[in-house]
Amino acid sequence: MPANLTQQYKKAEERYKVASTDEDKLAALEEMLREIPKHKGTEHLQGDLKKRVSRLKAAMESGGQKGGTKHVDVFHVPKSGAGQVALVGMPNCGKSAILAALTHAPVHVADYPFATDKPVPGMALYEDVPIQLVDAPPITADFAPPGLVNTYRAADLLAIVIDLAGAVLEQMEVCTAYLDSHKLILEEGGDAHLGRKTFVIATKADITSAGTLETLKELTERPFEYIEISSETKAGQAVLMQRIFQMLDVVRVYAKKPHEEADMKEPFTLKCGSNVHDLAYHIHRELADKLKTARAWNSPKIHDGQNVPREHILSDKEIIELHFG
Ligand SMILES: Nc1nc2c(ncn2[C@@H]2O[C@H](COP(=O)(O)OP(=O)(O)OP(=O)(O)O)[C@@H](O)[C@H]2O)c(=O)[nH]1
Ligand SMILES: [Mg+2]
Repeated sequence: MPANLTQQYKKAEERYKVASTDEDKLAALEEMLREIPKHKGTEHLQGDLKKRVSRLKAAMESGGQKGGTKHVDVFHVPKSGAGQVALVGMPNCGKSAILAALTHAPVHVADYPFATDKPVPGMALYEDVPIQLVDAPPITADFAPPGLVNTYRAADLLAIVIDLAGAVLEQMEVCTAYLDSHKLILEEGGDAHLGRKTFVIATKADITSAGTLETLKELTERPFEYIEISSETKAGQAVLMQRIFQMLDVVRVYAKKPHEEADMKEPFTLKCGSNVHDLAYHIHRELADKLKTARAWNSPKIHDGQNVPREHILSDKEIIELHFG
């Protein structure tokens, strides 16, 4: 019997897939349970969802008990998705609003400064690729939370958030001075252990005055890339996500089992330059050495269905069929 899942159910399922915390996962699962059409054809799925809810609740409770004595580092943000982008900015510049607009993270957007006191991750989607954005407490000329440098050090990309309706030069000065003092900005030929690729999100474009961004670019001597957005009108958000995906330097590939359709729902993401063997290793460490042959589809270099060696470099959106011996 067909399940006839509703739009509401599918939306809740999407939220479940991109949820980065147990709380978000639980909320999405509970919504899936509420929204699932209750009939014979979905009985199995209903049972499955109920099991997942109770397992997650149990895990959260036992984790919570341990948490009573365990030290939790709020500045440590476990990675998930294709890459992690952490926001850097002065109070009230619009960092939390960016997460509110692009993710389901429970961030606090407020019209007063210092509303955010710890990093909060959320999942944004570029096409079918989940990318983690990290909201952060603000920095000022005199103060930044001491642990925050660890959050930034662990990220893949840093985004300096500039409020285009505020004092743009002061914000740029404060942010770059803070990042420089910790050697956090990766310069051309710099130390990739310390520095991170850094770009600028110029936000509140809807309430800026003409020429503000151009002035900022002219007077800032560093070769940052600037992406202009508004969290209010959503202008620039599609470009922002696309550029973040490109800056992360990853490819997405879809795995296919022999005689089955490819799984086009959840791509694997690997660093640019990865090959077929890397993909096999990524999927299953132990299987990688048993990889015999592979075939590729949707590749710019070869015909659909052609055999490829394990050294074949993966391109974005390629479909790879792995044959293990
Ligand atoms: N018009 C407009 N207002 C915005 C935009 N982005 C944020 N705001 C407003 O600016 C204020 C501050 O936004 P937040 O996102 O809370 O700022 P923040 O950088 O997280 O602030 P802290 O947590 O103090 O560091 C709020 O009143 C938002 O509604 C935007 O793109 N356009
Ligand atoms: Mg905030």
